[in-house]
Amino acid sequence: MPGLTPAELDELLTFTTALARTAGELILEGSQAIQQASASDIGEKKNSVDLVTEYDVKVEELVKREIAAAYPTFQFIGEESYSAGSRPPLTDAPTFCVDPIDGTTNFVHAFPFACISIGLIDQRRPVLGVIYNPFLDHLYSGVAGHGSSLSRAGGAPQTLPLAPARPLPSLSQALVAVEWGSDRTAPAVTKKAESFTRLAGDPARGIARGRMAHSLRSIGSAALNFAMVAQGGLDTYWEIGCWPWDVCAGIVIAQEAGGFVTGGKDAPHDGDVTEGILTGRKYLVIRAIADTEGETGLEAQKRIAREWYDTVEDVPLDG
Ligand code: LIP
Repeated sequence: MPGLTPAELDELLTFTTALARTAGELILEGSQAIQQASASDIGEKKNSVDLVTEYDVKVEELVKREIAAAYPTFQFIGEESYSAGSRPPLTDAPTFCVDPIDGTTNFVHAFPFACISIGLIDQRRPVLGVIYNPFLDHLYSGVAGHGSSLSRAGGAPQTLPLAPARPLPSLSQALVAVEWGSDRTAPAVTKKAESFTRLAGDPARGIARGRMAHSLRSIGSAALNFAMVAQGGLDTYWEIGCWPWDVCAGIVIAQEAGGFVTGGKDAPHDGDVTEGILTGRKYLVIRAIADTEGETGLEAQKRIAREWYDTVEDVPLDG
């Protein structure tokens, strides 16, 4: 099966962008409703921190319906459909990969960093991504081979990263994003906490293998963490335990902004986001880094990936 052509991807970008904005209106409506709702309107999936609302489901239904009408032969993988038992295997066919509300916890708490994330996979590789945060009216998009951009408050798209790439000598100079995720079992929480301690801690003040990064951030949305690395506001983002729909769109946007995306500690760190990495639930993304004398930007990204995995613990995946 031949892959999508540049003209088809261009048309898909127009469609996906409009769809993300429509979904954004429903997310905003949902936010109003959720702030008036009672605790019993907020559902739990795996545990009490893995939240779902009727709007996660409503937004996914809207998106799924519009996609089926416009692209009836395309496959669809969505967070809520997956939870409801629809788990089609990935094939070579074009496949939308959608998180209707990424950052559901933020959505529930009225912390204005939640978004719709619409990715498109073709030939088992992410090829297009649109991430829209309707609370801030920030729309990120990217198409394989055609760059990525950010449009704020309906303004003209600005190419990503927003400023020329800078060097990154080591993690000690980095602003890094991490997330606790929803697996709160002892092995996961302990290994993440050890990793965060090393990233933040001062090696000269008792933290063995401490990198003393500038600081650690958690936006609470994997998609928006990826977008912020693409933008250049974060140097790295690492998470274990999120899912392809959380990251699919962000992968394209980050890569097209010169970012380096890889999987867990044992993945080949060559920047190729294979099916194994896309579905592996372990992700590390590093922003574009400028070439310096004696080191290309790509070499620097691989060096930072090695430093990262010399620092953090691997974390077991939950079921
Ligand atoms: C969430 C992520 C968040 C991550 C959670 C979860 P949801 O997605 O984006 O960053 O830490 O594990 O996957 O549930 O809000 O769509």
